Amino acid sequence: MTECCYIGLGSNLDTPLAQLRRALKALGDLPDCELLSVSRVYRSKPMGPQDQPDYLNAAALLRTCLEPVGLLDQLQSIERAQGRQRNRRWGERTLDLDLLLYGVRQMEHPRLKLPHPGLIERTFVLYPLKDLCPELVLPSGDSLESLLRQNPATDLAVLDELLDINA
Ligand code: ROI
Repeated sequence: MTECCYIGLGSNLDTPLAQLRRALKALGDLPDCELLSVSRVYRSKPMGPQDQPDYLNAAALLRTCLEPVGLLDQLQSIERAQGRQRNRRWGERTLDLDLLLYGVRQMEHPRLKLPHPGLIERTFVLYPLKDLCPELVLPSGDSLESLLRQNPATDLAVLDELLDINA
C-alpha cells in the first residue's frame, strides 16, 4: 500500500539552496520511496525571531510504503546528515524537513501530528504546495485554494533557480 506525502523543505544556514538540493537528492534515494515532483524555490521572511537570515522553502511530493513515523525517522536522519542543530526555539537551521501531509491521514502521535499543524497558516508551505497540487484538499475538507485566499503571499518571492528531482 503506498501513500502520497507532501514534505516541506526549509533552510536558512550554510548555503540554503545547496542544502535544499542535497536534501532533495537524499529524498530521492530513500528506501521504499519514490520522489514524484518538487515545487519552485521561495525566499521567505523568518517566522520567529527576526534576527536570522531569510529562509529558502520548497515542497516535494513523495510516494512511499513507509508508515508515517518510519518516514519521519528517515526525514530526521537526512536532517542530521546535513548537520542539523537545534539552536534556539524557532531559530535558524541548516535543514528542516516537515512531513506536511500523509495521504488523508489525521493522527496525533507524541512525535508527529498530521496534517502538520503549521500548514494552514504558513505561506512558505502553502505556496510551494500549490505548485505541486493546486486542487489539493486537506483531510479537514479545507481546500488549498481557500487557505491561499486567507494567506496572501506578501512575504514570499519565487527564485529563478529550480530544483531538479533527477539531479
Ligand atoms: N520561517 C520561514 N520563513 N521558513 C521556514 O521554513 C521556517 N521554519 C521554521 C521556523 C523557525 C518556524 N520559521 C521559518 O521552523
